[in-house]
Amino acid sequence: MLHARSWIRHGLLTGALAAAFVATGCGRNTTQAGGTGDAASRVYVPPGQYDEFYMFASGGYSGQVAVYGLPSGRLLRVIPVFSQDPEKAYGYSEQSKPMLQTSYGFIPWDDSHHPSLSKTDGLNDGRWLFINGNNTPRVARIDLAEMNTKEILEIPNAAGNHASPFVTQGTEYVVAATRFSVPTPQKDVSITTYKENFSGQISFVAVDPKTGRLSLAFQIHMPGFDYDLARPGKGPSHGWAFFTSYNTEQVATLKERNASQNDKDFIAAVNWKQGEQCLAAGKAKAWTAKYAHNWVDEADVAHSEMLTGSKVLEPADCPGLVYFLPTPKSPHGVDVDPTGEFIAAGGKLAATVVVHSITKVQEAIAAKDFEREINGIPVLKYEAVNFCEVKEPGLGPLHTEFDASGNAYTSMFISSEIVKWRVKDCTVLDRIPVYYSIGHLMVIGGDTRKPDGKYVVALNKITKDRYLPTGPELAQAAQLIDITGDKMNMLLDFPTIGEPHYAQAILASAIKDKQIKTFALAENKDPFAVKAEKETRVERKGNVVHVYMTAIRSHFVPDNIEGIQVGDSVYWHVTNLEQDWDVPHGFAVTGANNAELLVMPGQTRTLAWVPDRPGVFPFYCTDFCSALHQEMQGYVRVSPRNSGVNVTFNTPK
Ligand code: K7E
Ligand code: CUA
Repeated sequence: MLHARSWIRHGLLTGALAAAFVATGCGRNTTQAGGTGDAASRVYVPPGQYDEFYMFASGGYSGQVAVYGLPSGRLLRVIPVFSQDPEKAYGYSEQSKPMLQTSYGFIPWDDSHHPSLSKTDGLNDGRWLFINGNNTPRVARIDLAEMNTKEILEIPNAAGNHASPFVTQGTEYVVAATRFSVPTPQKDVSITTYKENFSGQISFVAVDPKTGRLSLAFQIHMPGFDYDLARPGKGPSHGWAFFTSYNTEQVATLKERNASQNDKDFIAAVNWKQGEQCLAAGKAKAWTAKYAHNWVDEADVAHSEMLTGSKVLEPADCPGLVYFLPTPKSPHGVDVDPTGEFIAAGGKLAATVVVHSITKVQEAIAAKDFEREINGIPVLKYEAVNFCEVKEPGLGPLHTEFDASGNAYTSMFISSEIVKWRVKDCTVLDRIPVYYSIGHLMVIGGDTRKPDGKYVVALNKITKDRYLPTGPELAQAAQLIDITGDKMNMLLDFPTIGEPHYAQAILASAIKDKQIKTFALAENKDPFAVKAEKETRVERKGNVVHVYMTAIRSHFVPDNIEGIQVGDSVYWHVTNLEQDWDVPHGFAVTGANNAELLVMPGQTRTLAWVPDRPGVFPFYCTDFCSALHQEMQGYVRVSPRNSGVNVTFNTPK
């Protein structure tokens, strides 16, 4: 009842419909299970209206990024990044296959965790979104005007690219640190020699300020710990980046016990401006390295090149580059507050959130207040750098984000809750249960200098009983929580694709008006494009056949092709001649052991097909594009090898 009434109050339900609603008492009681009375109206976006925010969530083991509207939680798009996507032919079309090249060859999958929006002066600027590939270490750049992946850079000398790709205040760099220490560079050694032979690596990937183009600037050779999460500084901590570490015990077996011995592990505080100076002074060593760099050119065609060599700094050769801040106990997330002064770490096994201060860190460095050194890296004294501790906030603190009013929100994995606390005195103010086992959380703009701070989104690992059951595999879930008042209010559950480790969100008004609607046909530079039906043709070169084809509502040209032979490599180059928004055409042919093509207006995509039997096979448009979509179809005749059938095709007279 409550929510029906509030819809009426907000003018969203009127007249007879409202009367019926109230009279029948239809509608769920949203006061149960954490919801508040007016929750429905707070998340309701009427038909035809837009959400206020875009949220970009990682897909975890799906390898992709999903775009949601907030506050509705509606799924708007899946952006393919590290995994092949047959729906969009990403990683299947000839133009996109090079995006998934690596030094290990073509890899159709990865595990993506941390979307990171590009920033100018510590604020989201709406240009790009970066995300990590965890398993085969890579960083990707997505263009937010097109919502497509434009570039992927492999990270050499790394294993498990988890502390990645967090963006510095001005998008000078995205950082990338190795979660699993390995022999670096790789070599064949016994695993029992972990302490002697294994090490970590922190990478700084430079971002070209105009084009966004990624390049590996330098790497830092680190002790053989596991580097988990990262966050660059801002304001007074600009020029620094912070990396949590665990397994300072340096064990390789039964880590769940053996890597949980030390009372304190470390945050590695890296002064990357110092790194730039050491690099300029020639202090980096040249390591051999081989890594792929993949990008989409202005013809919308992907390329892959193999790069070699890496500049590696040893902390001992570059004093002032790295300091260790002792931090209890196997810390997971590290997060920097909007002022840039405070660095909060979730002590995963410590039931405490600790807050370090960059001012105190700098004073301790000036006073050389060190307790010891590890591989030339000074370990600062805990008391010297710590600002305060949030005592017993909950169990399993992982990640923290901030609002604009000096408050922090920390996810508690074990006690399944979000705890709100005040940064200036580490006092707990509020807590709210989440369902269940929260990993990251996200305040809109919560890692910027000026958080929007309207909502916090819980990104949960387990949903159990929250939705209709769907067999053994259940959707993971996000929950939208209102943080505008003193008390947090649960508003909405919504399922997500894959495992949403982390998400970032931006005001829709920052990017919605620059969305590309079509590709300009006149500017289509694809080498296999045809821009008019009269240019369409079929060309045989030995066993290779190129079909230059157009698609427009509602026909392909040509639509009948003969003279193809069993075992030919047939390349279907389909150009969509449309110049209207939201009129893609699809292309599929019987027996293609590939995907469909989905071709945007003005774009050219190519499908490779090797027919394995004689016959006459249909091809058709897969995207319902018009009333005559069913008629958007043709035939290709396949003859036996070395048959005398000539290549013929029809074009409009
Ligand atoms: Cu905490 Cu991969 Cu950021 Cu998941 S990580 S939770
Ligand atoms: Cu084109 Cu359906």
